[in-house]
Amino acid sequence: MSDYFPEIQSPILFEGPQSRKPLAFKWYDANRVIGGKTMAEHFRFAVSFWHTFKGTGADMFGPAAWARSWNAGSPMEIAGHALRANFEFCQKLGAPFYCFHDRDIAPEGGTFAESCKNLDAIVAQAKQLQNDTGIKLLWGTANCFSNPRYTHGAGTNPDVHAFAYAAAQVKHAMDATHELGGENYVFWGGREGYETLLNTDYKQEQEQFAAFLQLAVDHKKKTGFTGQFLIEPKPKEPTKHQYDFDTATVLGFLRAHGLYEHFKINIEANHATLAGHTFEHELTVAAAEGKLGSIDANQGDMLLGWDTDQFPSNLYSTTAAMLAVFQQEGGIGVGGFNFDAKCRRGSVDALDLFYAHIGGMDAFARGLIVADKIAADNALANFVAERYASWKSPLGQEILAGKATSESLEAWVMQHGEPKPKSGRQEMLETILNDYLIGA
Ligand code: XLS
Ligand code: NI
Ligand code: NI
Repeated sequence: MSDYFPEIQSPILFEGPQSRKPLAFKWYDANRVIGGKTMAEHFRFAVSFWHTFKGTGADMFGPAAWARSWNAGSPMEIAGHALRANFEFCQKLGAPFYCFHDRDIAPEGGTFAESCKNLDAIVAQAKQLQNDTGIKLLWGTANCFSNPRYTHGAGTNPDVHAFAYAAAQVKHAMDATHELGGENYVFWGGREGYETLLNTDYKQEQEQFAAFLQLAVDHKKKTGFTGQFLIEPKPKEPTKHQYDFDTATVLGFLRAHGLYEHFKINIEANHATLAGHTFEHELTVAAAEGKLGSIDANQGDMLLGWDTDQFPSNLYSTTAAMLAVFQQEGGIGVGGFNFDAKCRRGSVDALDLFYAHIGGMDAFARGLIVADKIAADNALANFVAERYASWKSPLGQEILAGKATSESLEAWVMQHGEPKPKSGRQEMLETILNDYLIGA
């Protein structure tokens, strides 16, 4: 194994909560069984290639700030180094999966054909490294937002030429994902939206986007790719308004265009908060329809209004998230928890990538442990069941079975009068959650 991380000479180990060693897991114990599944199975943690190996610490006010040993040589040599660094990192960290965009793992060429050739060469190397290490591909995707040709969108571009280019790129990225045994394929509509309605035909763009997704559905069928298709909602950034605003909007769009059965949702914590929701809200909406496909694990900053993509550290949020994941039969399924997260500009060392991932894995492991205790004790579920108990009465059953009428309810209310006020007990429940968090 190559040595891009010489400071880490052995895999990161689980040492337990008593350990004070920063380069050790305190809570994430891959083999620990919780609710019939190992922690490794609950999470299926993935490293995101773009942040971890292409991130430079650059921001709107300053250029690249990080020196990385893998950034050496020609663009294709750098791609080879970065790829090997990825597998070394995943192995040393104990992350079983990685995720990529086509343009992260291989450089874009001067022509479309050259870009395809670059990608194919890197995919061959990745296949070998997957075999050597046992690290697998959680998902692949196409970057249809960075190149200036996508300034006005990819599938929603007013120019059909750009649409065709994006469709061709998606086809090739899907084939690469298929070749690598990727378990999912993600669509994030980075520029599928608008800057101003003054130049936008909204209805036309919706139809284009449906056609764009349908092409991928058809290609999937044709090639026998069995990976799960995921759409990743985000309300804005880079565009002012993105069409895949949030989970409910995406599910409605899919239904309206006959695409519902083909897609699940990839939920990112920071995108949820940008949409004015909590992370657990988005997870709950998806899980309610069995559509929770995968998670981009990160967190935003309460004081900043953009996608800061920070590593998750908020235990309250990871616990609430795991309670929501439990709502779906089988949990995350063939999805996983991908750290779509980056270190802050000031965290300049490659070693910071380890601290960041270890912290994120521990934060979710702890959330899982607490959520499991809450669930095992029915600490919240009993209250919720009791709150809706009246729906089990003859009246409730009649309404749910569609047998009640407006007249029958009018007659019932005439007879029974006012409902009695009942407390929702919010503060009591919040305290119960805190007690479990502190006690765990
Ligand atoms: C950007 C998105 C992106 C997707 C993959 O905000 O989170 O990284 O996860 O294209
Ligand atoms: Ni993401
Ligand atoms: Ni994001």
